[in-house]
Amino acid sequence: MLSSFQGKLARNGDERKPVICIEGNIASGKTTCLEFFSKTSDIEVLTEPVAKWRNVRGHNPLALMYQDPQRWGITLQTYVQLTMLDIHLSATSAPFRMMERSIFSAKYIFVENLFKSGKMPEVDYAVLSEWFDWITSNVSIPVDLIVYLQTSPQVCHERLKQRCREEEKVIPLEYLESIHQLYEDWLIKRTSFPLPAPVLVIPADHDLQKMLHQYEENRDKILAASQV
Ligand code: TTP
Ligand code: MG
Repeated sequence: MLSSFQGKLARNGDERKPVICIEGNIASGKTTCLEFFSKTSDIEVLTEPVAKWRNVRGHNPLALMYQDPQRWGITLQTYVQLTMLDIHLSATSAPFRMMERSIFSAKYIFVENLFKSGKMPEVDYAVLSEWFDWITSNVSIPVDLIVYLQTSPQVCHERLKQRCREEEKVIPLEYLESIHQLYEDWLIKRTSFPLPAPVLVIPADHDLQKMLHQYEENRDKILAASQV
């Protein structure tokens, strides 16, 4: 249910709880990070709806986009935008909320990448941008901390090949390099788009064991920073 908060639509009846978004390239380890923190009782984890992007009423917009981005990019990104908004507005019971990505990276990274690489017609980009601007002007989407899992595109490419998600077999290293560049411009150089929250960078090229250790080391920092 939505109510009005300072002139914007907002989640209903839920006192403001800190929201932490985990950001990073494809296969940077976001889901593993969320799984780690889901074991901490104070944090409620909201996972990314990739399953929905692979099956909406029997259709697979993710696969279609990789097959023909020019034709299907807007279809996937419209649906991604809707599902991310739904997650931002969903109710949680634990004191902290942690989610995989955000409506912001879907737009600033993925839509931007499709458009900049010439794979999205300008009219599609304009329509998606109008939707995004309307949503962010009229709906309250608070984010309190961004945790950026910073990787090298090569490492993500290796992990992607190991993971073997059917739709992603066509992803070349250059695609991950573009996504990486857009993330660096947004979260590190801060030259492209507005930051919705402060950023905590965690180097994420390491093996699983070291990553879990780093998450443990950063736990208090993440919880404290998101409460500011
Ligand atoms: P990711 O959001 O990167 O999720 P992941 O599970 O691959 O990452 P991790 O291993 O770090 O948990 O991407 C899921 C797929 O969706 C991937 O193929 C990229 C694609 N995608 C888009 O095409 N557009 C978008 O706006 C988003 C958010 C993802
Ligand atoms: Mg994931």
